[in-house]
Amino acid sequence: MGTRIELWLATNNSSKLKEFKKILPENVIVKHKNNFILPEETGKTFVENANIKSKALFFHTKTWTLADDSGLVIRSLNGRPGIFSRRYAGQNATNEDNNKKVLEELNGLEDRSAYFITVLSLLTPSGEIHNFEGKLEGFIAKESRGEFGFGYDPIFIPDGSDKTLAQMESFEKNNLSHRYKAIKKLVKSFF
Ligand code: ITT
Repeated sequence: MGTRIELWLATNNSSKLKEFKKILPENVIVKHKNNFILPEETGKTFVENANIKSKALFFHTKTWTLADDSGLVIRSLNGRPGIFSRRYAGQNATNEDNNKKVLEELNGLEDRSAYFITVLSLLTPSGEIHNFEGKLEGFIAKESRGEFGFGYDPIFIPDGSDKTLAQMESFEKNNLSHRYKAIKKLVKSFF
């Protein structure tokens, strides 16, 4: 176990925040500003967007600061929703709206393979940026199933599983997810 470290997390997504707290080791104390407004994600890639978020919070914290940009990439939809995952079905779209849109677009298409990706952006106290990536391969279910998790979890089945991520208890998802894989790399390098 490494030394105790305080790590600020730049996210407005409470489900992500919970996952980070569960996945990070005990010596990493997660700090979070509830009312911090993240800038618009104007980047063209997950890396650019993750870095936009971490830099915005680092401006205030000036110490270990982490952001996550993530999404679902579906091959037969030319990579959509991709970096547009959060608002895929429109500006005020709910998770259910986004899932419904994906299921409709895949209707009749043979290839349902997809992956989740997380790109982390870590700023060190001296302001160096480090990126870490984690991917989870799988495919899109025929219909939405399960109550756990968030976002596209009810329609995503990891390879080798017969359950969607939303049918898995949090510990199960957090032991195989894209976020878990990216966080493991980060912890190995830094904490
Ligand atoms: P922050 O930017 O505040 O961290 P966000 O929800 O806007 O939160 P992203 O820009 O990274 O985060 O968008 C990611 C979207 O992709 C997210 O809103 C979900 O719809 C989806 N997503 C990401 N990780 C997911 C996961 O583990 N399970 C299901 N859906 C996920």
